[in-house]
Amino acid sequence: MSRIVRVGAAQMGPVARHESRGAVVDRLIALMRQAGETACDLVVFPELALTSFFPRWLIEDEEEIDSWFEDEMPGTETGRLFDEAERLGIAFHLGYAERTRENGGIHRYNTSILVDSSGGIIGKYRKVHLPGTAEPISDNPGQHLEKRYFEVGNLGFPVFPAFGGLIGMCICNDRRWPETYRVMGLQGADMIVLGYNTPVGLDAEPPEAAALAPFHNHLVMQAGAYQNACWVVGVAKAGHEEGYDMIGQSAIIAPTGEIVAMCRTFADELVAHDCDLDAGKHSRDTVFNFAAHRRTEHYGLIVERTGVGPRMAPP
Ligand code: CDV
Repeated sequence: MSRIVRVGAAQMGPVARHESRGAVVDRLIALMRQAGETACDLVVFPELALTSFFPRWLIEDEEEIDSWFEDEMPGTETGRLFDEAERLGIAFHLGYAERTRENGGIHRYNTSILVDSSGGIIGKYRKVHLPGTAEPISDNPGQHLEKRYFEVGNLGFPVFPAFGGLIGMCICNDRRWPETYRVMGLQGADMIVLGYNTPVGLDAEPPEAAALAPFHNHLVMQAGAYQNACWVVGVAKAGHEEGYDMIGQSAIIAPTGEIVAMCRTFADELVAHDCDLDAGKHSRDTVFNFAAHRRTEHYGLIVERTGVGPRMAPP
C-alpha cells in the first residue's frame, strides 16, 4: 500500500473581528478547492481558523465570549466545509474554539479535529500548552489571554490511524515543547499537523523577539520532525490582523528536518507536497531507534539526583 500522502498547507491571511463565520468558511472552501485541483489527500487549516484571534482581547460579556465558540461540529456554517470535503474526497484538519457540555458543566477548549474524506471526524485534540495569562498584564489592548478563555486540554497527545499511517495533532504553542513531539513520536506518529497564530511586537516583548519569531517557529518544528523521524506540517493564520502582526511561513517539514514547501505571503495561500510516510524509516532504524538507544533509566536518575529545580516549582 502506498504511503504517499499529498498534503496541502492552507495558510490563512487575517480574519477581521466582525467577519462572519459564513465568509470565513467560504475562504476555507476556496482553499480546499485549490487543494482539490492539485490532488491533495489532506488539507491542513490553522489554529482558531474560523475567527479572528480573539484571545488578544479582554472580553467580559459571557454572550460575546460564547459567540467565538462552536457548540457543535459540524455546525450550521461549518457543515458546508464537511460537505465540500466529501464532494472533493479530501481529508482536512481544522482548529477552532470548542464549547462543550461534559460531566454536567460547560467547558471551553482550543481544539483541532482531523476529518476524513467522507466527512467523518476521526480524531480530536485539545491544546495543552496554553500561553499567556488569565488576567491582562498591562493596559495595552493587545494581550494573550488564552488561559482566560480555555481550559487545558484533557485528551493527551493521541495519534490516529489515517492514510496507512499514524497522524498526531498539536496546536501552536505546543510546538515549542519537545515533549509534545516525543509523546507522539513514541506512539509512532508518521506526521504531526498543527496550526498557529503567532503575534509579534506585543508590549512585553523585547524588540529583538519580533525578528527572531519566524526563526524560532521553524527551529522548533524542524527539530521536532528530525528528532522524531516524522513529518511536521505547521500552518499559520498570518498577516496584519486587527492591528497586530502575525508571522506566516507555513511549512511542510520532512523527517530529515528539511523544509520542503513554504508559504511566501501573509495571505490565504496553499502549498502542497507529496509526503512519503516511509521517509522517516532510515532515521527510525538508526540514529532515532528509540528502543535501541533511548536511556530512560538515566533520565530518571538525573531527576532523582537533582530533585525539583527552581524552574519546575509551581509559580
Ligand atoms: N497561539 C499561540 O499559542 N501563540 C503563541 C504565542 C503567544 C507565543 C505561540 O507559541 O506562537
